[in-house]
Amino acid sequence: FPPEQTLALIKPDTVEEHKDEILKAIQDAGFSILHMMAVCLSQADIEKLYRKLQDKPFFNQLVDFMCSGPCMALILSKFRAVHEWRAMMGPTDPCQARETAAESLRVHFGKDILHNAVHGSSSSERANEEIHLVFGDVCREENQASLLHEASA
Ligand code: DAT
Repeated sequence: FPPEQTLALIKPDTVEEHKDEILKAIQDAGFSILHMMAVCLSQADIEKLYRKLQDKPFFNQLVDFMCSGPCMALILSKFRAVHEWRAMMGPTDPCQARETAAESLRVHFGKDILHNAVHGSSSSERANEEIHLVFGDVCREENQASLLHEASA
């Protein structure tokens, strides 16, 4: 079965305290981490990431929160990675999810519906767009670096 890729973000308020536990959970679940970096996403990038929600009353709050510090961004690879990562994250609202018995990263590390610890792409198409949005420049720099390396070799 061919592996699929998805974008995962550990949100700014969760990175410092819980990054290591979340990374361990990701590895224990059998994902390969293809790329990982701490990144302060710009307001413009966050607005693109969440463009579907731009008419929601919480949109500005969401953008401010996601810009409030560095996120840890990861490209995860696994068979059905999009679905598998969202299943691991759990429902959007950790408080509501806590009323059921199901364990998830958001139940475990989330504070409320806005501060819900982690992000995951909603489809394979969105995953490609979001990976390009967050890692596009980095991957381009890496490609250029390897081209320069080849040219000088
Ligand atoms: P998900 O992140 O589970 O894909 P989404 O795309 O509907 O959910 O929302 C994106 C983020 O927006 C979500 O992770 C947290 C925030 N959010 C969603 N609904 C909210 C609400 N009612 N109040 C505050 N923040 C909300």
